[in-house]
Amino acid sequence: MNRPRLAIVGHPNKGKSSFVATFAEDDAVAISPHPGTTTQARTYPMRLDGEVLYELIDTPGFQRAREVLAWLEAHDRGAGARGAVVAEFLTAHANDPRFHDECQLLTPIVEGAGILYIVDGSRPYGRQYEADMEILRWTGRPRMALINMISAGDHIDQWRSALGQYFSIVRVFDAVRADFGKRIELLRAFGAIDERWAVPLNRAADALVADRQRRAQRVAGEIADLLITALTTTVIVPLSGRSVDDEARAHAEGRAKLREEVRRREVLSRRTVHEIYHHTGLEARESAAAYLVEDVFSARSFSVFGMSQTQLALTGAASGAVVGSAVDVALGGASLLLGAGIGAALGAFGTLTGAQGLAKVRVLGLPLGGYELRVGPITDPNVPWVLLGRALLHAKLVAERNHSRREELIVDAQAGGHLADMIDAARRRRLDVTFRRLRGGRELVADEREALLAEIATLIDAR
Ligand SMILES: Nc1nc2c(ncn2[C@@H]2O[C@H](COP(=O)(O)OP(=O)(O)OP(=O)(O)O)[C@@H](O)[C@H]2O)c(=O)[nH]1
Ligand SMILES: [Mg+2]
Repeated sequence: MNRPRLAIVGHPNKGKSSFVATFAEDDAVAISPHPGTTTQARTYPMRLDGEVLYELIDTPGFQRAREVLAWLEAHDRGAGARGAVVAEFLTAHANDPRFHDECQLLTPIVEGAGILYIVDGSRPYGRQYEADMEILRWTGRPRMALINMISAGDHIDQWRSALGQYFSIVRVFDAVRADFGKRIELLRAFGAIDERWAVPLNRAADALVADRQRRAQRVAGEIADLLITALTTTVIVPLSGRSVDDEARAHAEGRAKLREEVRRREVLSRRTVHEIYHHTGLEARESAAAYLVEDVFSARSFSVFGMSQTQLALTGAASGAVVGSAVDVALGGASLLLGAGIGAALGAFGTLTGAQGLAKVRVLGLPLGGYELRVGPITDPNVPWVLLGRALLHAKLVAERNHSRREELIVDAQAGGHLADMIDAARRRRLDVTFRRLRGGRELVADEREALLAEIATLIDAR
């Protein structure tokens, strides 16, 4: 099997585990600002559709490189035997706690893994790294050096000259901030480490690019379903009597319940998006700081993600006009101007009055006596825009997020543009027609859902 297998090695705290998390898309890899976080070598496979594309081995950092090198030099039998001497070092020190970390990191290399040596290019080069690099040269395994940038300093040129003495390929790569394109580019570059890996790694890169597109499609489907359910949901609350107070109480309860349903659905939808992008640990961190995540129904959420009253009125007027024109067509064009005028007026009026209340409310009589209140579907014309804006931004943040990031995901509009600015008038009208249809209690046929999904997919690409 030519499955590419790379050991990620270096000094402690240089971003080895961060690199592994990003390239294996695994947010369970332990990462911390404290040196010595990784204590055991561990293999992380990058899986796609059940197939392992490549494997990365996270390892502890070098602790006693000079002593190891001194041992190797003392047992040197010439260049041809150096790989064997490294293997002998491992056998001789398998149970020696002083060399635990070196044994962990060298074992996968001796067993055939390629080497990725990581340094921090924001810190100056120092001679203490030479023992690491010399040991890696002794293994005789194919290798490449990566300059990671952990903080603000820039010592790249110095590092390049030093690393160039030991590695034929040296690349700069930010394990935490690199985008998907850079990741794919580097994956293809790994093909140069071992010629047997060029083909499988290029294939892996192609597969990941194709999968990225599929993920965006799945996200579009998820957002479409979120909108469809949110706009068609109704809730029932008991009505104890028919007094004004009874109704007001039930009304408030129903509205709260409806809001809760929509929130719950949004949380579910976000979870699905996390799963699509392999961010399985993200949810807990998000809900642990739920107060940081704006509520879908908060005033701020509406002002940030929703459409302005003018935009709503204009959209309402425009899609009303579409209805008006349809009437015109039915009437053979006889009332052309009149039809469009009435339609537009109704559309704008409907939008503005709709903005006054959240949802439709109906009192239902029960067969055995008594009443209940049905609240929903949501009539507020801004709710679908707010949901859509939030969902698009959330999806963008998740898609861009490397698996080495450990801070909270905060869905804040500061991180992306206003939805209204990226939707042109025609698209806004088409979406508005769909939203109205849903609000009106009409189910979407399969073609309409597909059309909604396609509109959302275009917006995801535009973000
Ligand atoms: N900004 C930034 N921070 C990084 C980058 N790579 C690593 N870090 C941070 O550096 C610290 C160490 O990262 P780890 O990935 O745990 O380093 P390690 O080499 O695995 O460390 P040990 O397991 O202790 O040897 C963490 O706080 C990371 O968040 C990077 O590319 N950019
Ligand atoms: Mg680590």
